[in-house]
Amino acid sequence: MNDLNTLSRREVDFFNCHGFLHIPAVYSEGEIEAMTEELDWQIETWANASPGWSGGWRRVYMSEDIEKRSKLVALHDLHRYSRAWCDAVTHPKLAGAMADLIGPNVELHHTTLHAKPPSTGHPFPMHQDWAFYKHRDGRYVDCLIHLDDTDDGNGCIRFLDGSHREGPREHVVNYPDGRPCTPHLPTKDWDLEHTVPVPAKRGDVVVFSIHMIHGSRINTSKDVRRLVRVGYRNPENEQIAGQSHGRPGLMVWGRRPRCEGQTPFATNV
Ligand SMILES: O=C(O)CCC(=O)C(=O)O
Repeated sequence: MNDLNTLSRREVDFFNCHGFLHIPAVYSEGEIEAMTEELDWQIETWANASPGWSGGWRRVYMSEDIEKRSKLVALHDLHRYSRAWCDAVTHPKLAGAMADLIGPNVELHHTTLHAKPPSTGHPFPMHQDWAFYKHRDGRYVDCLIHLDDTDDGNGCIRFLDGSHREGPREHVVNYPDGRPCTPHLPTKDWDLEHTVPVPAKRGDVVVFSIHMIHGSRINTSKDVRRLVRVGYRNPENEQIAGQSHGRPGLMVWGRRPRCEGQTPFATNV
């Protein structure tokens, strides 16, 4: 008997063993076309280009000159700006896959755009997403929706195979002088060279555990590299701190079980 919705047993086993999974062609050409059109509108209208993540890691990953010019274009919660993105994050093929990995119930946690501009677009140091939105257990999956084909040349995602199994790690969150910086793993202990690249096609989704150690290289190509990360959790996996803490999300699969003592949502949340 197959009790799975979207994935095969082999895919679920691969995810549990390696901590990531490449799911090809989640979106049809028509769907990805509509998502791209809306994304480009959001980039023009709402998104912010900034120097990106801070920290001492920048001078390990980038020369002085590139470090000054490197930018990241980001926007949170795309599903609040365009209907096409609301459809994308509630897509039954993706939501069913999440239920197969962390279900039976699945709650949307957040959506984040990462567009790496051509030639100097922002690399990512080794880190776990857990450091950005801490949850009590591992029933949380991040999905990278690909709007462009990726490879190492434009900064595809890279994973430290199986690293999710050891759970959360302590991250660097300050410069040596005590000023805060973006969480990342110490560059002397964690090297992007040891990771596996996972190139993907437009319309594919690459998913990974909240405890997976990962990063990506600079975009050296002449085109922008657009990825949208979508976080999903089992609603019984309580968030402890970080991005969107305390904010209830949409249920994209199943229902929200009631824990003892839990009150219904207030009208001012
Ligand atoms: O966009 C990328 O290349 C990396 C994204 C990433 O590390 C993340 O979303 O946690």
